[in-house]
Amino acid sequence: MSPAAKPPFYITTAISYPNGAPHIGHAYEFVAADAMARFKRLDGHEVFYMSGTDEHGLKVQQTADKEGITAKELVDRNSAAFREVHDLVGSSYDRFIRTTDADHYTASQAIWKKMEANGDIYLSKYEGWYSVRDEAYYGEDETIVKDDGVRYSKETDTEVTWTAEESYFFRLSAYQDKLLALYEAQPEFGAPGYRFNEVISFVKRGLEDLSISRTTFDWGVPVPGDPKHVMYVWVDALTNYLTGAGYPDVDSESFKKFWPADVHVIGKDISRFHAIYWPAFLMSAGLELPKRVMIHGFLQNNGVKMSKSLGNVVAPADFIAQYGVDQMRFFFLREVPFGADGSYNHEAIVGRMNADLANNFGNLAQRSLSMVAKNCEGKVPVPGAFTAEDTALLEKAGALLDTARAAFEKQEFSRALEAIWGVLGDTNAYFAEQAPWVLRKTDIERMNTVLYVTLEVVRIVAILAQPVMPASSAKLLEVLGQPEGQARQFAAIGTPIVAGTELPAPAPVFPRYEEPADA
Ligand code: ME8
Repeated sequence: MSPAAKPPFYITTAISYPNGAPHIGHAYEFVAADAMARFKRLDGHEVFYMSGTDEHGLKVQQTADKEGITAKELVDRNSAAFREVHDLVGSSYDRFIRTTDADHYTASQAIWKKMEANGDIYLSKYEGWYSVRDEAYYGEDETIVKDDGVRYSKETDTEVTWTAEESYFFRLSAYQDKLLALYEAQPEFGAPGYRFNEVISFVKRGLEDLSISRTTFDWGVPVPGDPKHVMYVWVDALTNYLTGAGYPDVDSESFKKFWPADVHVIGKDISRFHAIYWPAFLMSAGLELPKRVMIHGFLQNNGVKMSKSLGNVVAPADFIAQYGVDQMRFFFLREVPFGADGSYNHEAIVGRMNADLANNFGNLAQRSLSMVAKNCEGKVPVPGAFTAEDTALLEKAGALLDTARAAFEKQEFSRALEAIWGVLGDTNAYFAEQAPWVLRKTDIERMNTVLYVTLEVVRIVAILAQPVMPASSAKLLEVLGQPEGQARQFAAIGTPIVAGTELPAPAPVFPRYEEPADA
């Protein structure tokens, strides 16, 4: 009997700007997308999970100029730093795309030609307040006229002049109604609703055509047929999602399998690009639209925005060195309802580490496994008949897969973890109430049953915790005698732990956080 094959699953993160260093906000996005990718893999889907770096544009060029290196040298160095953060947080990406990859130039030029052939690209003039120093345009509201009568950029304090340059435009205005129809037909195209609604209101206020090429610098993908223009960085950046699937080879196996993408995971500052420009470009090019744009919030350090000037930008490596990688992953996904803004501070992290991980999970596993090691010859005990309490608990644990699936389907990670930890709470209460250490002296068969039920719940929770805490869950499954492979897939949840399974010596998995002695 072979169950119907599950549909392939394509998930992406935003591609990071490598003109700065990766921060904890980047790590957060990678962890969320990775948990989603791992969940789908464990649930039997073929997954393609992509992340990468967004390497073109004026800002990168300017940073490189300042450092006295070429743009390519800068992005080579900094892209590697982003990839290292993926590795550091245990992110299991299938491709790390760089917009300087050769196949991405091909894809970007191909989508451009499609949009052009559809009559949506035209040549006109781009006008605005231009700073020669910054080689950048500013909106009127980003400038100020000072006492000397000269207009300056507020951000950089450089003089700006009204300038017009030749630019290609995308007929975004023609897509207003089509976008509104899309949002109507697919109310989950953007999520969560409160963030998606902001996008919808923006579109309702009216869309103007979009300038999509630049002639004042050349660090970008050349416009096909007019190479003095380079593409506006967002045209090339968004196209990365297509490149990853194999575009422009729309007949390729990978494109047929993975396009349209199932979820683009992005932060709230770039929702308009993903929920307005991107579907408009794809409609123009005659391509299918991604199924969902999941917009997450921003992380703040102790309620304060992270910024270089405040000196509170936390490097992912420092965070992980202090608390541990799975602890970090668990903390962010459990603490912050995905979509909302989140804040982190030392006390909150230590609270979750000690209460949720060390006590509720680690301690329960360690106590039950130690009793089995000592009293059951290190083998999963043979249970006697189940009581109503046993059955109720096993049923609750067995129902977690469906709850977790429903929550992950909407990237509601905290909801899934809350439900799982709820059952762990029940199991701790059960363990205390049944008191197998007392039964050891009075009723061995009942002790065996209680230990069996407890191990079974711990097994189910360890399987379900893998997407969020891959390394710790693997250690736990190891001491539960569950080898890598089938036994750790979600499909194994329905097959109870086998009495008689030999268990290795138990080892604690979730250490308590202890403050350094001199702190
Ligand atoms: O926006 N908390 O790149 P980026 C949580 N290259 N997430 C945050 C955050 C914070 N404090 N700060 C940033 C770009 N992010 C573009 C994307 S996609 C085709 C091009 C998120 O390096 C941000 O919202 O500035 C985005 O999703 C991601 O980190 C990369 O940001």
